[in-house]
Amino acid sequence: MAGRFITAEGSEGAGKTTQLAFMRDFLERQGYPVTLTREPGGTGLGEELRSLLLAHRDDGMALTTETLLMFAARAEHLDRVIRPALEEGHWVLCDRFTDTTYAYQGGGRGLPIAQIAILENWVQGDLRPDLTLLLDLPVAVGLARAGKRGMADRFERETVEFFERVRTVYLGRAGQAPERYRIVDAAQPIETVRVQVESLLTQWLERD
Ligand code: T5A
Repeated sequence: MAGRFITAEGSEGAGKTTQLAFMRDFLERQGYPVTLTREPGGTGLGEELRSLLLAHRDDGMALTTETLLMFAARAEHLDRVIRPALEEGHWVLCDRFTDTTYAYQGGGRGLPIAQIAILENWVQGDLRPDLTLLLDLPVAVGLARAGKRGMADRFERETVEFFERVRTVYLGRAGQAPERYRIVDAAQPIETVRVQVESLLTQWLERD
């Protein structure tokens, strides 16, 4: 069977990393080979770019630079990890992908959507996720979870208004493409979210 490309999206502290680990176990128990990865990152160079992107900088970073570095990491990731894994029949579970660029650089920072779409088409060709789980929760709840981890990265230092715009873009995109997205109420306890995610995955597998 051909591989599938599944992404997890959401604002800070939504529980993507936590739920993707459960999803990997759930799919592997059913015999699917899984590659679990993340953005920005997933390759040696991609992780170096991640460090540059997340580190606080007193001199800031131009929005064009930030966006191009996200897509540079993505190009590397697609070439070295995502496409080869899909070709081998793996189910690729990716913690964030281009929806994050639309939500953060587009919604959060105000980069025109058309510019992101140009990069998306250039870097990805016609590759898009087969399924995207949007872990949705109130901004304050997510920031409180993320805040318990210690030092905030460059994005976590953004304002509540920034993350409200991020959430609005995510929900808008999910509403425009309901065949690709499934929205999960991520404000619930971890175990409740896990059960909901597994139920959505099961329904999605059955329609495959
Ligand atoms: N970025 C990325 C862009 O701006 N553009 C791009 O194109 C891309 C690809 C990456 C940053 O880069 C930006 C967006 C990001 O700011 P990241 O670390 O991948 O950084 O993203 P974060 O959202 O910051 O990751 P988090 O770790 O904060 O969020 P997760 O993965 O959604 O949450 P998780 O699972 O690590 O959980 C966070 C904490 O909450 C607890 C967990 O135990 C953990 O302590 N938790 C819950 N607590 C209560 N109830 C639940 N249901 C819980 N689920 C998890």
